[in-house]
Amino acid sequence: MKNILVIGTAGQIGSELTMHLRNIYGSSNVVGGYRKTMPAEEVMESGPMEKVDATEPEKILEVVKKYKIDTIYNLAALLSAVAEEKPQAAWNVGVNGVYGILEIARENNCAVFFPSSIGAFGSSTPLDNTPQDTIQRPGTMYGVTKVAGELLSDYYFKRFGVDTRGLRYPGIISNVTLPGGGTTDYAVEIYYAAIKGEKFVCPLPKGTFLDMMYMPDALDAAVNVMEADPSKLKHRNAFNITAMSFDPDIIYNTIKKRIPEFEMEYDVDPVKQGIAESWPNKMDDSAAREEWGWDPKFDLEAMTDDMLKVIGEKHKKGLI
Ligand code: AKB
Repeated sequence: MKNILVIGTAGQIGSELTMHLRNIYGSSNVVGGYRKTMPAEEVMESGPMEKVDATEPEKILEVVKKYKIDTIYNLAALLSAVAEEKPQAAWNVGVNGVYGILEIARENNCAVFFPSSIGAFGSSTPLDNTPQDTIQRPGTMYGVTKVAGELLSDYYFKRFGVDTRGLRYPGIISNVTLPGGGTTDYAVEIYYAAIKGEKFVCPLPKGTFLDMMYMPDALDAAVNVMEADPSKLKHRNAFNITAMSFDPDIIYNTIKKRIPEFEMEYDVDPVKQGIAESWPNKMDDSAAREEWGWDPKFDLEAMTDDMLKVIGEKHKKGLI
């Protein structure tokens, strides 16, 4: 039986991953770690919760020992756009934090999940069909921390045998906890605007293609890579995974087919535009498919149907 600690339980992925892991492994076996933001009531009340900060290893160690933790999902990070505003804090969480957690894992025999990102690539990377193993020279602090996290994870496996595994997530689209400070956030916000009957102001220009994924596939991927047969893993860390690639115009028209009165205009944010243009248009995720059976279930049409249904119900109940 696994004893899991999720660091970053209040975040977009952490809030849903904590519940998903509790459903699979049992509520009492999954500790939710949060810092300042309080996680939702269902997360707070469905299993053990502890205050942990990714940059404070003493507290993490205390929790690891208290609950006999054997697996850590480290989701703490400042997303790409906010990391450009606070590069020092982004480094502290994304590199010093990752190093501290890997050291705790080494000393306490824990497996570690590390979420990398399309942000680990840069403009000198081939942006179409981006290979699994290729040039990584990101131009953002977020990207620098993600490459460092990938390399540290590889190092701790090779040098110390720590069972590190990870994924390069694309933009994640979800309807429970809003993302904050990311470049791909627009692809979540557009659904909320459509349901609320608001005109959407898009911060990325038409023609900016980025990889994306619906949350249920992102959750399955995290569990499946951690459960994968290690003898089949050639990479272990930083698997490219994607489910769809679109630009703002394509997602807008997919929603407009269902809500004809929905309107969008562009007001491009140059920082987000610069970041997005340095990221892949579409990654090659064949290594993940071959090594541990990655196979996403949601495409843009299926995701749009589900997003509009779930957010529409929340709106009717006055929850958003
Ligand atoms: C961001 O936009 O910063 C993140 C990511 C793609 O890693 N959603």
